[in-house]
Amino acid sequence: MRQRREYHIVVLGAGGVGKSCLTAQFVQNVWIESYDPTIEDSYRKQIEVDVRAICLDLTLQEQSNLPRCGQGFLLVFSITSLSSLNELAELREQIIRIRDDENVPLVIVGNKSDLEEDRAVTRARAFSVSQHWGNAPYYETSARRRANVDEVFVDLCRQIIRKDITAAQAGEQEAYSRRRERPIRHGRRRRREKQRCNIL
Ligand SMILES: Nc1nc2c(ncn2[C@@H]2O[C@H](COP(=O)(O)OP(=O)(O)OP(=O)(O)O)[C@@H](O)[C@H]2O)c(=O)[nH]1
Ligand SMILES: [Mg+2]
Repeated sequence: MRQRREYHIVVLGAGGVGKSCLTAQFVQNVWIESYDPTIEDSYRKQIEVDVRAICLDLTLQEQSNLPRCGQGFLLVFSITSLSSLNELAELREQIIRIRDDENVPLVIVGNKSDLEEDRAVTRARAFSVSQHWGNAPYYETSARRRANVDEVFVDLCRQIIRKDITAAQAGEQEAYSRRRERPIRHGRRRRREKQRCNIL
């Protein structure tokens, strides 16, 4: 049986941008109309990404309480609120500081794309932010219409998988180099051979 890898994803962004709705659509295929501010919430979902079996651990959290764990981050804003996009800059900096990694897997999500008439953040502006942030992927989603919801989570999983593979390869390379550097000690083998007991 194939082993399921477990990845921890953290969904962050200003209050009311739709983090809970996006996550509920992804995990349970349900649309939540009412607004119930989240203190902390978590979900689990098993998915397949490029024939890899993955168990996702999803955390929704107040941003004042940034987690130290989390292999990938969804940074969510609402396309109807410029301030919600601006708030992501500080969050991203905190994540990079905490994880001590400029290339931490993340996806920028402009939610509420169904509210085009109320748009306050142009696509061009959001793209320019994503370019400044090391070409982080940018998606526009609608939790209400379930548009692009799976895509953002899958993109983040792919980034985490890529990082996982690179880290595993680096580990193997290091172990290989260490084995090569280790001197061959003939003496010890000879000594062990001497200790061997022969029943005649
Ligand atoms: N039109 C529209 N409304 C949305 C969408 N996503 C969320 N909403 C609405 O926005 C409100 C807030 O959504 P939540 O998902 O609770 O927001 P949140 O980011 O979890 O908020 P906090 O838990 O306070 O941080 C709710 O009334 C939702 O129905 C969307 O894609 N389109
Ligand atoms: Mg919430």
